[in-house]
Amino acid sequence: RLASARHCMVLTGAGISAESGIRTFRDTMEGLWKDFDPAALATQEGFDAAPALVTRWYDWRRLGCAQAQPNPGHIALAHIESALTGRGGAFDLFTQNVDGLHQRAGSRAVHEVHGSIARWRCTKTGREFDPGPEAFAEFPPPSPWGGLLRPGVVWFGEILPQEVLDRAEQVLDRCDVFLSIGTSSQVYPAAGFMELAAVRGAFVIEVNPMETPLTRTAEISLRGRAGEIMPRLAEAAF
Ligand code: BJW
Repeated sequence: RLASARHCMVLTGAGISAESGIRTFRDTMEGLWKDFDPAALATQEGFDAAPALVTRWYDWRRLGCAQAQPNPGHIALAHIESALTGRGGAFDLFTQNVDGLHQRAGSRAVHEVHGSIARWRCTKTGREFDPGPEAFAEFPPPSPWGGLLRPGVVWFGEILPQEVLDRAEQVLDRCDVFLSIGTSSQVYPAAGFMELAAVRGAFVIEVNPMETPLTRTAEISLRGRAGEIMPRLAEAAF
C-alpha cells in the first residue's frame, strides 16, 4: 500500500519522539501528565494564574527538545517522503509534537498542529520571538514589545493554526494511505484526522505499542515502537 500510495498523510504524536528521550503525555509510567497538571500548565488560565511557573516549565522542556536528536522513526519518515515525492507521489506530515525533530530529521512537508516550543510570542502584540539557545534569564520572560513571552504552542481550549487545519482538510480529501504513529488518539481535533481519513476511503495504518480508542478505525495495527517499526516499513516499501 505504501509503495503504491499516490498521497500519503501522516499524523504523529509524542510516541515517535519517546525514543529520542522526550517524555510523552499520557503513558502511565513516563507520561508528563503523571507528574504535572495539564490544567495548570497547558491552558491560558494556568498561564494567567502562574505565568512564572508555566514559562519556567516550558523553557525547561524547550531546552530538552533542543538537546534531543531525531531517532530512526523520524529518519524513516523523511526517507518515505523523499521516496514518494521522488516518484511523483505526494506526502504530508502532520505532527502534534512541538519538538521540531521531524524537520531536523529532514522531513520537508511538516505541519505543526500544536505549534512549536522553540518559537515564543508576545502576549501584547502576537509577534514571534526566537529565544535562542540559552535559558531565559527571568520568569515570566518579558517581551521586547511590552507584554510577556509565552510559548508558541497550542493549549487546551485554543484554536489550532487555521492554515494547518485548511491543509489537513485538503489532504484528507486526497490521501489514499494514512499513517497514525505514536499518538494516544485522545486529543481533538487532531485525533479526528484518522477517523475522517478512514471514512473518506484511505487505507489507515496505526503504529503504536498500545491499543488506542481509534485502533478499530485502522485496517492494520503495527504493535511496537516507531523507532523499530518505521525503518522496517520504509525498507519494505522502497
Ligand atoms: C509510542 C512509543 C514509541 C509510546 N513508538 N508509540 C472533541 C471531543 C472532546 C474534547 C474535545 C473535542 N474537541 C476539542 C476538545 C477539547 C480538547 C481535547 O481534545 N480534549 C481531550 C483531551 C478530551 N482539544 C482542544 O482543546 C484543542 N483545541 C480545540 O479543539 O479548539 C477548539 C475548541 C476550543 C474550545 C472548546 C472546544 C473546541 C487543543 C488541543 C491542544 C493540545 N495541546 C497539547 C499540549 C501542547 C503543548 C505542549 O507540548 O505542552 O498537545 S496536550 C498534549 O496532548 C500535546 C499533544 O500534542 C497532545 C496529544 O498527545 P499525544 O501526542 O497523542 O501523546 P500521548 O502521550 O497522549 O500518547 C503517546 C502515545 O505514544 C501513546 O499511545 C503510547 O502508547 C505511544 N508510544 N512510546 C510509538 N516508542
